[in-house]
Amino acid sequence: MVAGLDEKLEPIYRDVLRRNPGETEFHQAVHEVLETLGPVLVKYPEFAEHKIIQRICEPERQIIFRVPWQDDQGHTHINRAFRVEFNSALGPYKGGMRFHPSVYLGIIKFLGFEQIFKNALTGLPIGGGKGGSDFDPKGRSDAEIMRFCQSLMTEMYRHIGEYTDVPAGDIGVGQREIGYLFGQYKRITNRYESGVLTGKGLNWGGSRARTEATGYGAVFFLDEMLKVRGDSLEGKTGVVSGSGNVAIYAIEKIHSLGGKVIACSDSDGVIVDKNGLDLDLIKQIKEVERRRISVYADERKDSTYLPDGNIWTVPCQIALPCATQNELNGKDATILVQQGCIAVAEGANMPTTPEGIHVFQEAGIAYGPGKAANAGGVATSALEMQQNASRDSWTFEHTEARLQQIMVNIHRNCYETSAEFGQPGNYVKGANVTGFLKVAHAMVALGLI
Ligand code: NDP
Ligand code: 2IT
Repeated sequence: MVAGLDEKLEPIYRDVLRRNPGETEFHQAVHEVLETLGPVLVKYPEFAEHKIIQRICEPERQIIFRVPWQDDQGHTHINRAFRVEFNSALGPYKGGMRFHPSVYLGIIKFLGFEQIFKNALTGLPIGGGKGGSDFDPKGRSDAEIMRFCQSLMTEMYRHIGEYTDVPAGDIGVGQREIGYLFGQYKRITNRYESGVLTGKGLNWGGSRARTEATGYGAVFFLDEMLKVRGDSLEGKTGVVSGSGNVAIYAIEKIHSLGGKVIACSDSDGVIVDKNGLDLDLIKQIKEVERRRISVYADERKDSTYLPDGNIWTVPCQIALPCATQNELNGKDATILVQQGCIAVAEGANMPTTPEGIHVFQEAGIAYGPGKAANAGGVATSALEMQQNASRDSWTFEHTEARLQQIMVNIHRNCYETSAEFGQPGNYVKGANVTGFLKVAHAMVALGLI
């Protein structure tokens, strides 16, 4: 017996374990979704008949390839890259590329699987996919990053396209990498196909507010959860893990809505600044100089740097994990709740372990899972695709307003679904079921493919 699963779903999950050995993050992501689908299968028996769940757990296509490149000293390196094209029932495969040494097939599959439901929640026409490489960009020169991106695209170009599969950024991949990838795609195909990648620069087809979108969106979602409870961000103290793209713009939006973020981190340590983080300084260190967050403490003498510190032990009312998967466990969740945390919104993908989620749910605090809370990034990517398709370019205000409306809708849909299935405010259930239903109905309509 697998804990938490209905009798009909258990054999399906066992099959996923058997067919995907060793891919623990993928198993975790599938289990979390299947756990919430029991009542859905009762209400819609046709999904079992069409084997929708078995089909949704099997990627439509998985591409694994070699990426050879030379460093600045002329030494040759071989990396492995992936593109998992998971589900295209709602639109072209869509999802980011992650460059991090921890990347292997199980990580890309968990991310691709989550992306299916997240993208469905946006209400925009995008399917789910994800890619990446075990390449470690830390300490690499611009020239090395460029050669790596060019080599990767020399294989990937044949699998992607504006109507097929549209990659974007994720950990270790931002506007610089998207530029090198786009340049090589354009060169090989001899096509200025803007819609093939998102997260582009503003003067070569990018969308305003895409850089800010994931972090801003997570805070809009958090704000909606607080509104349901008659509360707001005004005067709240927060902590945000990570100090990359998502973390930086989550901090920015919390500050603009009247909250104060007092801690952030990177994989080496934690910065605590009781006065509230100086975001201009963080942007300078991280976006311009690409240095470690410890540098912050050299510049702001009132702040403290905790090497190897645990950010979740810093007392706060709101917490946003914005770094990576499984960065917040059951113990961390218990500490957060005991120290007065009332709301958690996930900027990262699957940052809270199942034990951590359980602690938040038992405590009854507001908990917004990544699939819903961080969907603003990919939603704005879909808005970038819209602008590219019509050769248009919207203002920041217009794009941000669209983003905010999308996050308000996602929140409302998840809340209503959670209530419909008897657990109002359980956003895990709300997000999984809402996303699943959209994809499942489309799969039935499209026939056995
Ligand atoms: P960045 O590369 O810009 O930043 C990542 C941050 O997380 C860095 O501070 C990094 O620290 C830290 N981090 C990454 N891996 C680890 C690890 N294994 N252990 C500890 N810290 C780690 O990435 P993003 O901000 O784009 O992505 C952050 C999260 O948000 C990811 O989970 C991603 O999947 C998710 N996400 C991103 C979206 C986007 O639009 N970019 C959209 C939706 C979700 P260090 O520099 O030390 O590695
Ligand atoms: O996890 C994610 O949603 C992303 N990394 C963004 C994907 C995208 O296509 O913009």
